[in-house]
Amino acid sequence: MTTGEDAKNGAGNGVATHYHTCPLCEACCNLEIKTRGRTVESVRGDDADVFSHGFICPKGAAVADLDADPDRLRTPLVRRDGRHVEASWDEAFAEIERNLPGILSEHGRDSVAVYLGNPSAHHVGLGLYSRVLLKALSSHNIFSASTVDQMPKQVAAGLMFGTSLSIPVPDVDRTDHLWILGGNPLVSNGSLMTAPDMRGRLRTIRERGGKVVVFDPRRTRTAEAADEHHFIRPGRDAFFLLGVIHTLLTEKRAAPGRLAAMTDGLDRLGSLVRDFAPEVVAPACGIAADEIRRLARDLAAAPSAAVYARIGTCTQEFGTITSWLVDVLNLLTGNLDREGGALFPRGAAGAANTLGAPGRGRGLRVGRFQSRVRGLPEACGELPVACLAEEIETPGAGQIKALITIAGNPVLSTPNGARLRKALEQLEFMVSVDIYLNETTRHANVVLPGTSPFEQSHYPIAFTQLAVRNFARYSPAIFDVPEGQMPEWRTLLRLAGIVSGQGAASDVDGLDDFVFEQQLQKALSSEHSPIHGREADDIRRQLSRWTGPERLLDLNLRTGPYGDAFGANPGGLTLATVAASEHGVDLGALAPRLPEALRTPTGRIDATPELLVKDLDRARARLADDAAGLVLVGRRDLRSNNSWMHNIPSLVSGRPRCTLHVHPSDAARLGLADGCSARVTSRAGSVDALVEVTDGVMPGVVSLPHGWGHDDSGSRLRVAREHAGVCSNHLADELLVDANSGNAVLNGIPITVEPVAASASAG
Ligand SMILES: Nc1nc2c(c(=O)[nH]1)N[C@H]1C(S)=C(S)[C@@H](COP(=O)(O)OP(=O)(O)OC[C@H]3O[C@@H](n4cnc5c(=O)[nH]c(N)nc54)[C@H](O)[C@@H]3O)O[C@H]1N2
Ligand SMILES: Nc1nc2c(c(=O)[nH]1)N[C@H]1C(S)=C(S)[C@@H](COP(=O)(O)OP(=O)(O)OC[C@H]3O[C@@H](n4cnc5c(=O)[nH]c(N)nc54)[C@H](O)[C@@H]3O)O[C@H]1N2
Ligand code: SF4
Ligand SMILES: [Mo]
Repeated sequence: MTTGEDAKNGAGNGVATHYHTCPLCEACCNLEIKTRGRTVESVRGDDADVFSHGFICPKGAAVADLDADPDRLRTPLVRRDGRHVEASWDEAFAEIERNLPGILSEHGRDSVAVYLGNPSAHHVGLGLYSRVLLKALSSHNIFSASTVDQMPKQVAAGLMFGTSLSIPVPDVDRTDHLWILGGNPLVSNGSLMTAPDMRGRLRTIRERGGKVVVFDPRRTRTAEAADEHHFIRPGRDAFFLLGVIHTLLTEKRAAPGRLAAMTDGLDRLGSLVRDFAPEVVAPACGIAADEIRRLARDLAAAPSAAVYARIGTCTQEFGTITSWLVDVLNLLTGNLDREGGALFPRGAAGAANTLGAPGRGRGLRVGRFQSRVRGLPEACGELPVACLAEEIETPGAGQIKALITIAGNPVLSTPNGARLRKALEQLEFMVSVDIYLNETTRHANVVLPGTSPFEQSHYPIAFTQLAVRNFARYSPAIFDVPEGQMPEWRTLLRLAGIVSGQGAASDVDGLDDFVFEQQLQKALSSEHSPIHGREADDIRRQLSRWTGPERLLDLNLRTGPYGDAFGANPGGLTLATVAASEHGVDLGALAPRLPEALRTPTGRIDATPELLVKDLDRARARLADDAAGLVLVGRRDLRSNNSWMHNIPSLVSGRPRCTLHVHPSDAARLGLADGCSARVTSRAGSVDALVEVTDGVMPGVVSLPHGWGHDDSGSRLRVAREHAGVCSNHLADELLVDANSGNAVLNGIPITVEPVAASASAG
């Protein structure tokens, strides 16, 4: 921790300079933070950072406002007589102890569910220790934001390459040709592609004579910065990709190169795509047959090319098929695992595709168990969050009676939030680990507050496995955890103690030692670990300066692909050496990793996973029977972050952003004008939204951003409530999911739109 005067700038004015990875989005920009005492004086980009080179977005600077937000919780809350009152930690844990163990013993492990939200991937303590809680609980009812996000990609990648984070990342800094489907990285700052400053990176592609092509039902900022933009019908990317593959195969343009020898199923592809000729798929995807052929030829002819697809292609009816076909395309064009194409990053810590035997593994199995009510398959150890409400509502053995939410706001972020909100009221008990009393946590019996991002250390374990360049960066906490607050990893360990029957007063340090010992023993006994067979005491001694997340992180780094292996690989990484590089450690450009990175049971790439091949039948049926009505898609805004940064004044100022984008031709037909109110109705519900007429959306498609709808009087979000907006997830239908991943369909939702009479909308 840096404290006191800043030796580096010699200012002698009590100002200290710190560096910290921004915890808000996947870009992982390094922030330069000036503090005086406990006050943050400024936040800017760290120009010297080896990875983000000074880039930040408006949200990065607003982390200081988050730190200072008076609504941010700093004390546990316990609900008494319907009101949340401040309580001590001991009181809060005692309340949990009075309730959870009884529910578990009466109704069994599955009666307690957990929902893990997105920020749990953005905080190292939450990430590492939520796993400990899940293990201690061992409930089947585990849900997360992954099934309203990237689960289709994880399933497809797992089936093809063997682990759910073996996701090929576009080599944006070297590619000649980049396709972007369903992603808007100039606004979202990228996802499943950790790459700060995508605007600069796209510009560089074009400056060196390369080409950027965007497929999106909206003309996004990314589309505007590209060479070509094609409107594509929501939920119909799979058809387009099938048409492209059809073209490559029939025109004999496929050239998988060296990967052909390590891939199964290539010879099946021709028959699989037979029904999907460009002429056949064109009406469904909205891109003309000639264009499909021309695009396929351009892609095949490019010296190097990468096809990248993100959330618009996941949160839709054919999410897993689409995610699979994207990498089939990378494979067929010879661009998978080669420079300028799409490659597998080599994560320095904790990457599953760096552990165990190189080139072979257990692979990914899905559907090991099913959800109780709807029978939807498990994926990656969790069930689709689209099932959460029904699992709470429906009586019977295995019914969810209690819920723990960790850094999540599913009432606003998951489909049919209105139904979920009602279901939460039916729970016998609910605990939330969160930093706000919001639309979800207000239903909790006990709310356990996290700390400010600046009061915790960070290492982006997941995102260093998805970065366009290999890097490592550790950020120490800038401020001590204030008196009366608790690091979140300790909170999670106490919860783990309670659900495992050790009581509210369990020895947290003892539990932490236990967690560490388990990981240590695993590393010592694994034949492929660089510390296999070493003396446990030798390793323990070398780790003795750390506890908590740091100790686990150090173990992971040192036994990882760049690690010092506790002395066996002198000069290798340790947490201490990474921590000493406050501007990050550059580990080089992405490099080919196949077959070493594979963890499939066969040791080969599966180009045609059976599960996905079968699912093509569903696509075939849709092709024959596609309705042409209006559909809803979402969108992101640079100053939003899902549902939870709307309490920061600088991020909600200006014109309302929660507006319904409608194409002029649709507006004319429906009798809608700019600034009027429109009622949007789906099977799930109805909202009244402010209309913005724009040709930035394609005809037949309307767009409403998610994460708004802050009108709940039970929350403690004073700023957000003044900018409430409406919740697009009241329209998202919890019954619509992608078959194999169970991922919610949040794009391409059938809806109707009608004007709201002025008098009716005034109220
Ligand atoms: N319609 C539609 N819905 C969507 C999407 C979409 O595109 N369209 N996108 C989906 C995606 S990609 C995602 S990832 C999900 C997100 O779904 P969620 O993760 O459920 O929702 P968030 O809005 O990210 O809420 C994050 C929560 O974490 C809390 N939090 C923030 N920092 C911390 C911390 O340090 N500690 C703790 N304990 N809590 C913290 C916040 O207060 C908030 O309650 O939403 C999904 N929902
Ligand atoms: N500013 C900001 N940044 C964020 C977030 C945020 O809320 N705000 N959230 C963060 C999170 S959790 C995530 S997961 C990432 C997501 O990062 P991105 O995947 O880049 O997300 P979006 O910006 O929503 O871009 C999705 C695009 O898909 C388009 N689309 C919708 N349906 C379809 C379809 O069927 N096919 C195709 N081809 N396109 C479609 C939409 O119009 C939209 O432009 O962003 C992260 N960064
Ligand atoms: S782009 Fe993402 S990581 Fe970078 S400053 Fe903005 S919110 Fe933070
Ligand atoms: Mo996300």
